[in-house]
Amino acid sequence: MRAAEKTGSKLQKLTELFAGKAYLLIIIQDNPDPDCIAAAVALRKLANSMANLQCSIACGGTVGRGENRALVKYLGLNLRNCGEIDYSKFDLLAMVDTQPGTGNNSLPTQLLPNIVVDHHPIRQLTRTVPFTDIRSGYGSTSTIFVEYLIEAGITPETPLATALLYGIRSDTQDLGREAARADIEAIQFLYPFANKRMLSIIQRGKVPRVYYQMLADALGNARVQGPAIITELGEIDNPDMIAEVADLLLRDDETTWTMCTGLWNDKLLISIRTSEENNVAEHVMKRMVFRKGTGGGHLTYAGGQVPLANTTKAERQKLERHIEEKFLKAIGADAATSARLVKA
Ligand SMILES: [Mn+2]
Repeated sequence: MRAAEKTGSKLQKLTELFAGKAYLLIIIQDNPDPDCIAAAVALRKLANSMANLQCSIACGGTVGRGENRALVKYLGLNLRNCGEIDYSKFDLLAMVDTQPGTGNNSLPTQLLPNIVVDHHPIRQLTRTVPFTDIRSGYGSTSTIFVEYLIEAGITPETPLATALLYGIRSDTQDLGREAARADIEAIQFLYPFANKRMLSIIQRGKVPRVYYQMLADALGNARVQGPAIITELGEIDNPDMIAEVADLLLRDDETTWTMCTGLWNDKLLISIRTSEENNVAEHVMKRMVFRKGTGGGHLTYAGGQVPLANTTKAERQKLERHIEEKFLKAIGADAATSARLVKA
């Protein structure tokens, strides 16, 4: 089916699902990235415009990265905490840019959403959801929503257009990472409606002073092993940082794999990145967290989380070593010698 036809029939189903409903809850990633935030706001717009639904957007964590905080502020978004939600108050539950059981969202496990729209590979549990639109060939979930908006004849207002444009650009690293034709077309559609000055301000979002200490620790702890750089941030209050550091380290011109970990909320969070095309980051991550936690992602980037509640420090360190060994083995770098990235 052509993308436009698929979008048309999906939008039709969505309209049927919305009929007669009043309250929609949109669950996003615990530590939402710009794509996730923009997709949620776009779904809210669709539900408002097409069916007059009242919407709440909820997550289980925080918005940490400077750029993401700037985006939320610009959108005037009031994100609710999953822990404080009375789920019985809502007629419909939706998930965007994440799926049930992935470990990166806080939907209570006994609940199944009615709607899942995502660009990560489909998961088993998602197949039981009444409405799904999973397009793993797309660079972003925002792109799927741009197609819905166009199909529904809704012109996005400036903040929404700006958020969607930023969501696509950040997930695809300015269309350089896993971008599809649909992502390019979505950007071209959004461009005239977006606030270009605001985009620039968001990208240069303010950071708290502690950011620089974190960066210094990240570099100080970084070790080079074969084609990989590995580092750890220890206890963090901003989970977005592990992805940011993993991205930063991949810019090293001799490195094709990076891994960064951090401890947050009784979990070990892991980000990996690669510039290799023949080894899928998502598969590497799944091997790393096998029987220990959950993980998922894309061709060139992936994330995972391992629960740490009731573990001793020694157990934690053992687990971290285990995950690192799995990573090095999966990418074929376990035999290489290890050296510091920068002088202590
Ligand atoms: Mn995404």
